[in-house]
Amino acid sequence: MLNGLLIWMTSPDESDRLANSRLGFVHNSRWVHRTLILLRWNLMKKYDFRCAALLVFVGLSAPCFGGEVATNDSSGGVVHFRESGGLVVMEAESTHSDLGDWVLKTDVEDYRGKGHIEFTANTKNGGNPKSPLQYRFTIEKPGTYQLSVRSRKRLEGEPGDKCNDGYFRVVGDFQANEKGAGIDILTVDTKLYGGNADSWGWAKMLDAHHKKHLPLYEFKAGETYTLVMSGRSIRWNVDQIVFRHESIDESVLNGKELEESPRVE
Ligand SMILES: [Ca+2]
Repeated sequence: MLNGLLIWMTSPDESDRLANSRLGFVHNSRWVHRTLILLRWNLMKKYDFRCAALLVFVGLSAPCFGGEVATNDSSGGVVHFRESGGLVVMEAESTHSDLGDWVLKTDVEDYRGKGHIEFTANTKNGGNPKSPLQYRFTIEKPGTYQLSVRSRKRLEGEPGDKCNDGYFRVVGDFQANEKGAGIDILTVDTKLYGGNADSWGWAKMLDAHHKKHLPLYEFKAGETYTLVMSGRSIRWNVDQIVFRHESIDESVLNGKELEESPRVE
């Protein structure tokens, strides 16, 4: 059907070239000029009709290509976590989204859960967002939460500021905190960077408009949110994703017992 549509759309160009060739062959004939004007009028009507048809086609197709977060996983659902004790702890590998350019690995020691994922596209300096992964969670304890991502940059000899970031955004009913990034930054794909080269570290700072911003979110009780993580720089590894309530000390991140949050059945 798509091929047919493409052929249908491109055919006026061929008719146009034919009309132009006729114009050059008998350009002194008034009768031919009138004929060509009629021909061009007919082509314009066809164009208008085809443009209208194209708009309908694009409109019907839009939900397939963009808009809000779609359940683009093949298993029929997004993994859904429940905040507990002021923490939302999600293993990076705990997603039903198509991994795309992310690869599941277990070669970096001390990973948590069943492994970690490494981004394999773009370059050491980054690139456009690719292979979005979804993580859904519901908040019970309202308040300010900070995002931290357990990560590692596999440099392979590159400088320490390479291979160290991904894109993050959150979908849902929340507000920004005055001490952190604005809502315009938190709701679109924004670079979050960090991590150690030789061991697991934490990425916990956003970079937008050439400034650093804390990833702080004012979440509401009973609301469900979706985090979307997309690949940015090659060889960035992600092990665990954590939202921490302001009442929880940051030292909890490196505790041995930081286990994954319970799931909503
Ligand atoms: Ca993990």
